[in-house]
Amino acid sequence: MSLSAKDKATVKGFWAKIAGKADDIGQDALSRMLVVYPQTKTYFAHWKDLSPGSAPVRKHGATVMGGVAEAVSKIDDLTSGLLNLSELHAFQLRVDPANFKILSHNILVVLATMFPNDFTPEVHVSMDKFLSALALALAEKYR
Ligand code: HNI
Repeated sequence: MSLSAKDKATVKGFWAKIAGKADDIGQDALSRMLVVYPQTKTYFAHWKDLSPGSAPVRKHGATVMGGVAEAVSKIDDLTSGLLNLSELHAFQLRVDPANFKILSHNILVVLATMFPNDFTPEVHVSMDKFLSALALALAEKYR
């Protein structure tokens, strides 16, 4: 599966609309991930507070969305564009790549709730494909 020119244009267009809310999207997606899929909490055991909307969750939500923004800007070559981030998650953080899909799902849920009018089926499918490609690129360095 690869992103068509239309998918890329749809993702860029939607991102341009929502980028100003990236921090809110990130903190809500991360909050939901930690509540709904509590197995993901193991990676953040060093944080003081993992509850929804806590300071570390808000901070890291913004960080993750910074990574998503970078991916939008490198949408034509995600694999090489995200090599450093992949290396970090594979070798230092040792995050099971199955979790990338879990976070992607939570990002989609938040996009649907925050932007019910703009998140059309057409945007949904292109964002889903984009986040899948992003997860694959992040998993590149694992083996
Ligand atoms: Ni992830 C750090 C981006 C998914 C666990 N992560 C980062 C950083 C970015 C980032 C950017 C900061 C890098 C740096 O310090 O240079 N992470 C992303 C993106 C996704 C993602 C774009 C997928 C959309 N990360 C995940 C998932 C988990 C995860 C699914 C675990 C469930 N990431 C981490 C952890 C850190 C991290 C842990 C270090 C955070 C800390 O506070 O120590």
